[in-house]
Amino acid sequence: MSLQPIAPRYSPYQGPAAGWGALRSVTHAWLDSKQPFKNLRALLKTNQHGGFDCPGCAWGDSPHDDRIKFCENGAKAVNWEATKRRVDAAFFARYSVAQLREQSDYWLEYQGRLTEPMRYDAASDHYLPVSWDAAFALIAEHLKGLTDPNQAEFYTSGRASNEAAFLYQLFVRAFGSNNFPDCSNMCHEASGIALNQTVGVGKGSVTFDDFALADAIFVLGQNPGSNHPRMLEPLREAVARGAQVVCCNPLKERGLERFQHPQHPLEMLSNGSAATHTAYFRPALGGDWALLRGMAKQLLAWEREQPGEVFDHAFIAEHTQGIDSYLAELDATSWEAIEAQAGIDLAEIRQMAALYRNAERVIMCWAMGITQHQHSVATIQEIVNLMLLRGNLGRPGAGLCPVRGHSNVQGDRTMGINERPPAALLDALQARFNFQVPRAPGHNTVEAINAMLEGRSRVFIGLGGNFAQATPDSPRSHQALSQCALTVQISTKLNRSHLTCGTDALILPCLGRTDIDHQAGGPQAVTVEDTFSMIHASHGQLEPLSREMRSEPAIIAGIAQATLGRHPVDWNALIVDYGRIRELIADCIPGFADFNQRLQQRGGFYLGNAASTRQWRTASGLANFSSQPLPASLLPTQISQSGAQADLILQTLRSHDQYNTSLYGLDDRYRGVKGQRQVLFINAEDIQRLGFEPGQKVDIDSLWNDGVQRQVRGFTLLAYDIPSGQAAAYYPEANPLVPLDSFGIHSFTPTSKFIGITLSAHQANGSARII
Ligand SMILES: Nc1nc2c(c(=O)[nH]1)N[C@H]1C(S)=C(S)[C@@H](COP(=O)(O)OP(=O)(O)OC[C@H]3O[C@@H](n4cnc5c(=O)[nH]c(N)nc54)[C@H](O)[C@@H]3O)O[C@H]1N2
Ligand SMILES: Nc1nc2c(c(=O)[nH]1)N[C@H]1C(S)=C(S)[C@@H](COP(=O)(O)OP(=O)(O)OC[C@H]3O[C@@H](n4cnc5c(=O)[nH]c(N)nc54)[C@H](O)[C@@H]3O)O[C@H]1N2
Ligand SMILES: [Mo]
Repeated sequence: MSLQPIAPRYSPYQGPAAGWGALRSVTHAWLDSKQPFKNLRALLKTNQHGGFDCPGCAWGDSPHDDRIKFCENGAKAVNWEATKRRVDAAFFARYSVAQLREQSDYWLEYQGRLTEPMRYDAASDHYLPVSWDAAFALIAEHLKGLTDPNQAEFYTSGRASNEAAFLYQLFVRAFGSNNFPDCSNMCHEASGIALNQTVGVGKGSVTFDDFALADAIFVLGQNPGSNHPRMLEPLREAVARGAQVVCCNPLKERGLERFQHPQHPLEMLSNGSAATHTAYFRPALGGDWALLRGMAKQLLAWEREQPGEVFDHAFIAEHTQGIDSYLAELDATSWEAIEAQAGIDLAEIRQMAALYRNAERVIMCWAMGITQHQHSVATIQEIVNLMLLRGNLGRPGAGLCPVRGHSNVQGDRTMGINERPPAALLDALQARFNFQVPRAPGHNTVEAINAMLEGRSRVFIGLGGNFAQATPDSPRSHQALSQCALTVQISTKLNRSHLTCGTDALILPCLGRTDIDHQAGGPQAVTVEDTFSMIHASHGQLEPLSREMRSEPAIIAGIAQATLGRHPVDWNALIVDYGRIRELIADCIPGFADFNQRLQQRGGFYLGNAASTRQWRTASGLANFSSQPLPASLLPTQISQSGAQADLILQTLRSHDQYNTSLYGLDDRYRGVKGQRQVLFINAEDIQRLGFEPGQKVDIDSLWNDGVQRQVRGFTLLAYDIPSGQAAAYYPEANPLVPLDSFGIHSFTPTSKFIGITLSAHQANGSARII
């Protein structure tokens, strides 16, 4: 199967976000799926009662609104999954693994759905068909052959349902390990850590309804136009009713500027659009901590001018601790340090502080622009500090909103996919299932890669995702996987993780959200949790492409039964009816009592959030202010020690045509890029300063102090409206540049938004790698 090459183009996009551009794009994706009418029927069931949960992002919808929600990128996600193309035994007979490795990530996924279990055959370098039973037996043999259960890594990507995640963690803990690296380690880990420590719950405190009540919504380090398009509607409504929407992002993202509502016929016909922001600030990469600190320092100055008028003293006295040392820290932080790191001037910081102060009810939203940094935990703690100063927590229209990524990444954590599990969870499992639950912390993603590289881990099992491409330092993570004795990928689509495999390797094809999940007890629903802690059921709608595909819970049960027998449960009996798994969840996980009954409610049920009712499940029993000095420099010492001077600081981000490592196409409509992804967004003045020409191809090296060369080659320079000193490139193409040891303090999240780089003219004779 070949893909038509598209001539690369680059020209600014003038239209609003969504609207006609989105409709055209969806129609294209829809026709490309090869089963347009079936998929239209499926689309109408997305996020509807009795339908399926969108496999796209984790944004939630209003529980009171039954209208069909149109979202371009959700539609693309559905079409991408619900293709008629198949990657079957004949496909794998046609291509060796070495040949497949030469293909791009886009080509690999485009080939269609994986439809039968396959086992790697090293002698022929081909994947060959294998029976499910033989596959399960092979996994059991490898796992039982380990000298220590901690020599295996059990990865999870955030699409796994609650039922699959619960079974998976139960199996892995019964096997004896807490090695649960997951996509969350690379995503909102810092949010979980910072929020647990400060307010006692590692999740957002707001619900969908709060957005209609807020006087100001801050959107920090997030690009909802591409990644959470359904969020544009509440933002636009907020602007329309006179609330402030304050964006903080070095890039002028189209979705944060104007939005054309695809469901407002008049607006579509008149080609009108509405604003999605009222103020826009463009900080330095990693500068958010300093600017939030500056806002707090300004509030303190105003509070001193007008005592009692700015801070919420009653809230602070009753609900918090640590204010005194925090205020001392504000005094100790100089305006010069703040301005130097924030990358915006003091007048703008004061303006942001005024917007915050003048709003009675504030919601702060954030995503990867905040979390994928060295100081991300401290930055999120500073967001909390700011919110505590004015009691913006635990009242209507106010609160914290880490906007989650994968559609069930939050639920997976709730179900216990956690390498550092809370003792209460382990106690509950031990009491319910009567086995000695492992207590030692397991590996996160970075630790898992190191363990595989050092030969301490020998088996890798991936419940979804694309570990090879999503992780940092690609050559090293590829090597880590290929050194394993066994790699197992439970997947819907072919990706590079299947091709950077261990000595033994299995591809286990699974059902996705859109597929009907037939079991002995009838078609099964699964459940998910959205960013607002709403739990709802998801019912697949389309007949699976092949009878050989199995559901994720069935695959996990198969592996568990082969490895552990009926210990501690009869795994296969649970698969007959997932209601049985939900009963176990109800027994073990707080908030899930009467799970099966409560699922019947329209729109699902709310799990609750203690912080939103001003109960603080912290060690102190109060909400904690966090006081720590800003770092002396944002540049990690490893970069300054490298001996080279960084030309630019690079962030890696998503285009409009991708879902993480799944590329739906090679365009990035809102940024004006067509038919190409190996590009570097860079300021025109920086192009000149560094002695290049716009459109020129460069090789990019990243800086670190370990003597390893990290390079990507042949990237085209695009003169872009980006603050000078910064650059941006797409994930995953730029992942080889992220050093494995460059991660957030406490979070271990790779610093994908802060990479020191140097540029050189492209050398055509180097060995270009297709990634
Ligand atoms: N269609 C689609 N939807 C998705 C995804 C997808 O790939 N495609 N991925 C899903 C997942 S897993 C996630 S986690 C989310 C990701 O959603 P986002 O967090 O929106 O994703 P990114 O593309 O990484 O964008 C980060 C944004 O932060 C800005 N930024 C970068 N560094 C900084 C900084 O230092 N400070 C500030 N203030 N801003 C900064 C960038 O300019 C960019 O606009 O989306 C989810 N939804
Ligand atoms: N440089 C850089 N790196 C990053 C990021 C970044 O911004 N910059 N973002 C990080 C973030 S936020 C995240 S969340 C991670 C994402 O990391 P992952 O979650 O590991 O990656 P995905 O690309 O979402 O995984 C795609 C694959 O999942 C499989 N899949 C899709 N749907 C299903 C399903 O329903 N079930 C199963 N079993 N498999 C399925 C398909 O085979 C597909 O090829 O990447 C991180 N890596
Ligand atoms: Mo994510």
